[in-house]
This record gives sequence, C-alpha cells and structure tokens, in this order.
Amino acid sequence: MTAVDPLAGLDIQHIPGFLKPEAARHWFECLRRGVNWQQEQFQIFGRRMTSPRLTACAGEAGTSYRYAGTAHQAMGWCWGLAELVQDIREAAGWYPNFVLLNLYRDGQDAMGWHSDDEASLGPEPLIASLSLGETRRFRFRRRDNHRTTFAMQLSDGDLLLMWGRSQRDWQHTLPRTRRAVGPRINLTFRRISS
Ligand SMILES: O=C(O)CCC(=O)C(=O)O
Ligand SMILES: [Mn+2]
Repeated sequence: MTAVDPLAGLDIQHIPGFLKPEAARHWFECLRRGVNWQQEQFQIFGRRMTSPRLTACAGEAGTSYRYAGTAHQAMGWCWGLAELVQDIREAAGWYPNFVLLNLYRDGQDAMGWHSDDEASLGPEPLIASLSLGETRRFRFRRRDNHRTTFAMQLSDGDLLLMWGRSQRDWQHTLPRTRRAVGPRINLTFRRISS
C-alpha cells in the first residue's frame, strides 16, 4: 500500500531572499510612497464590503483582469516595475503581463481564503508572489478538506511560486494577526490570457 501524500497538488516553491535586503528595501519604499493605493469596495452576497487592505495594479497596457466583480485595467508597468518583471522572468523563465499589488498597513489588514482561479488565468496558472516589508504568516488549505493545511512565513524579499493544481485544489489566505506588526507589500505577478 502506498501512503497518500496530504500535500499532493500543492505545487509551490518558496525562494527566501529572492531580492537582496537593499533591493527589497528600495522596492518597499518606492512602492509604498509612489503607488496610488486604493481601498476597494465590493459586494459579497449582496452586502457592500470594504477591502481590508489597499490595492493597485499594473501590467502591459490594455491587459484587463476581472476579479471580485470588478475589471482591473493595467496602464503599463508603472513605478519602474518593468525591472522587477525582468528579474521574475529570469527566475521563472516566464513572462507575466499583470501584477496585483496589496498593501497590508498593519496586522488588521488581511486577505481571506480564496484561490486565484479566474478563467482568464487559464487552468493551471503560474503565479509569482513577491513579499516586501513585514514578515507575515501565509496559509494553504485543501478545498475538499479544510483540515489539511500548510503554513509558511513570508519575509522581506521572498518569492513564492505557485503553479499546477495549487489554485484548483487549494485555497490560500493571509490572516490577521494581533501582534503589533509593520506594513507589508505583496505583488502577485500573473499571466492573463484574455
Ligand atoms: O499577500 C499575499 O501574500 C497574498 C496575496 C494574494 O493571495 C493575492 O493577491 O491573490
Ligand atoms: Mn491569491
């Protein structure tokens, strides 16, 4: 009998220190000050909600990504992001055309359980997630068994690659924390095939 691997399909690679500390600090400061961060409103089951974090997007001009009921239009690789895209391309051999930026101002800012499984990303998308600033806990759970979980700490300059069945079979979250924590920025690079 072969043992069943509970983490099957969690196709991820964590690359700690993908950016050197000076580069991570540079990008954190540049994006925190330079980005026109917005607090989005969205509807869940008819209720109007305010996003518990600030967001922005960028990417190849004309690329549009629809999630949480709203279309997000990229206006180019703003804020010098073309340089970071080049680093991602060299590391992953893959060329994203869109990035979603999240600013978690403190431990009360968070992202709930979800999968990045919009049809426009294709069936088994690669997502490259870059973390800057404060270290935060990041969790996965199986969609068909929420008790099968996996957690990691994402720190300044870390890159997390997710691919294969990691969106179809798993969900992820960045939970709130009661600890007094500083701000964190996360960039999820994606390839939209409109
Ligand atoms: O902040 C993070 O590490 C995760 C962000 C995320 O899951 C997303 O933007 O879809
Ligand atoms: Mn996500």
